[in-house]
Amino acid sequence: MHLKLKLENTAYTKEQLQAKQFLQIALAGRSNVGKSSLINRLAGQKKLAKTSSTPGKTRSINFYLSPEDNFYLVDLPGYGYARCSQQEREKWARLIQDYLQDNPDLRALILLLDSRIPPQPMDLDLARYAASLKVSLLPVLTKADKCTQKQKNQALKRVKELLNDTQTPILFSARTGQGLDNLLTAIKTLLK
Ligand SMILES: Nc1nc2c(ncn2[C@@H]2O[C@H](COP(=O)(O)OP(=O)(O)OP(=O)(O)O)[C@@H](O)[C@H]2O)c(=O)[nH]1
Ligand SMILES: [Mg+2]
Repeated sequence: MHLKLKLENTAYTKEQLQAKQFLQIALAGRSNVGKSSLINRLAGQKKLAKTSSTPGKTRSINFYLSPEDNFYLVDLPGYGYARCSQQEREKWARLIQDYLQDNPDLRALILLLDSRIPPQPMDLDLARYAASLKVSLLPVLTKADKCTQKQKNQALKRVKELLNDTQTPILFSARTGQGLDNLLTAIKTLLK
């Protein structure tokens, strides 16, 4: 099962954020956590979203339209990339905030967390911010193929403890496709 997705537009500034006619589900997480790879796996296309082993690849907000399910999957720029300037980091943080606030079409935020690393302060800040905006949060633990079963169990437990009010986290691997069907089902449920 895949999701038909088509890149519709890209925003680098608040002014470029246009009103949309469909609901939106956004993907957020630290730089390099695997947001763009997850989009490619969902779409069953290798090069729809640009990925890179160098953090900081996605610098704009990218709107992918699902013409069959009438919604947008929105790829947000990764945060917490240490090697770019403070000014640039602040610019992205502001752009993410501008996008999230006052967005009545935003149905949910999928928060990607590396399954090998405990959630970082910026992840928790974003989770709290989403909660304050009453936006549902779906945690997805990425790069599950790099973990042992013990690490996966630990990651699930940690996330459940830290983000208590949220949905059950999904273990996901863009490399193997683990968790793909669970994620697709969760997205369809969020859109209902
Ligand atoms: N082993 C493994 N590697 C992954 C997985 N998902 C992503 N990667 C790798 O992690 C790196 C970063 O992936 P991206 O999808 O570009 O990450 P991103 O979150 O979009 O990063 P930014 O655009 O910088 O915010 C790439 O080298 C990917 O190949 C996964 O499930 N398993
Ligand atoms: Mg990216």
